[in-house]
Amino acid sequence: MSSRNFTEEQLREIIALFQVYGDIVSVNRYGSGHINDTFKIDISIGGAPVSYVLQRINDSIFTRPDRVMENIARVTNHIRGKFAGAEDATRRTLTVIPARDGQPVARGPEGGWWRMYVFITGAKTIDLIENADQARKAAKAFAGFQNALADLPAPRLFETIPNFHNTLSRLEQLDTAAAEDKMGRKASVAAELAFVDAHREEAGKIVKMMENGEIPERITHNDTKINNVMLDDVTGEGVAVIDLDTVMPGCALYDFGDMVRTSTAAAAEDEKDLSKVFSRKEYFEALVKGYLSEAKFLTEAEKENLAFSGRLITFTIGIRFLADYLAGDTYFRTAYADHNLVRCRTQFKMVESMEAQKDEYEAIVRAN
Ligand code: ADP
Ligand code: GN1
Ligand code: MG
Repeated sequence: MSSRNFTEEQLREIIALFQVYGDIVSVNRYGSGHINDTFKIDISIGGAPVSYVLQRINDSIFTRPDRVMENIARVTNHIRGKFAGAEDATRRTLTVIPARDGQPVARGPEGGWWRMYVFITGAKTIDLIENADQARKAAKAFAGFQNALADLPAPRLFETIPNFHNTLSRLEQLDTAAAEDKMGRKASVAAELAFVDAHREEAGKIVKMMENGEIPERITHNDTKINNVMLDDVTGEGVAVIDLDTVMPGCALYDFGDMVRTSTAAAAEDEKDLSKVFSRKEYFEALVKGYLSEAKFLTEAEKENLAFSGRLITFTIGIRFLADYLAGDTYFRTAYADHNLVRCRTQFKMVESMEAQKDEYEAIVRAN
């Protein structure tokens, strides 16, 4: 999907739906997420600058924005409770700014669902990791997030996207997209489809272990890419885990796996020169150390599959990019015609790189 355009006038109308007051200084598109439309709003309240994040929830993906926001309210309130009294408690999680009618989302004049958050300051997100220490700090923050939610009171959170990381259902979606071949692109991805076929056998391993109860269900983030954690400007520590739309019952391994996918990669998710794309062992080691420093709750079965989870989630996201390419780029935001195919190729190259280092990665997990 290509980016939607909104005029400043439209955005001002939408901002007016929320409980924010003062003079709007600027409104700019922000961040590089693939799903929502995100804007940074700078406001002056009697000369004092305040910033907010305005987001249009992608409601073709999140079909129940009310449920997404209910999950987010429960999760952020719980996390806020864990930081009560801390000097920087206010920036440790997202803070929802309600609409003027008190609801957590507002319907824009163009028909979309919008929400607003306080803009977290003194910290930033990065799209491509710069050093292994960032990997350690990000992993510690995501593990801390899982840890903080381990005692979230019942009821179970809503599944905002059912079967989100179910590799077998992702394979089915790919098979359907290939069979339909709506865009006539199938012939051009024969090599990628052959790669998928060569990996089908191990694709169901974690799904089956979850079904058998060998791996427990936990509350997980489900989208632990490096630009979903805010790192402190001074210390580099993970301050807040953001992008909470997919926080739901899941598997800790998928969270760790997505860290491996995004935080060990030597190049961007859409790097075209595949010789630059590989998984870095030192970064993997840093992730393992950071993650295990907080994730004391892991069972042996989970720990044994940490290295595998990196390969599995990277493969799964590759399948999703490929399926979207075949189906006509309706899901992920794209900037050019074969963007999803380029992304699929980097993912499969990352899988190959992790496979080549499988024994070393397994040894790192055992040593930590
Ligand atoms: P998407 O689902 O599209 O990835 P995100 O919620 O991750 O949307 O937001 C996109 C980007 O906007 C993030 O990577 C981050 O840089 C920035 N961002 C989102 N929320 C905040 C916030 N509360 N404070 C500061 N920056 C934020
Ligand atoms: C999307 O929203 P964003 O850009 O953080 C996607 C993730 C993928 C990721 C690939 C809700 O994440 O599942 O892993 O792109 N989010 C959703 O970069 O599908
Ligand atoms: Mg994001």
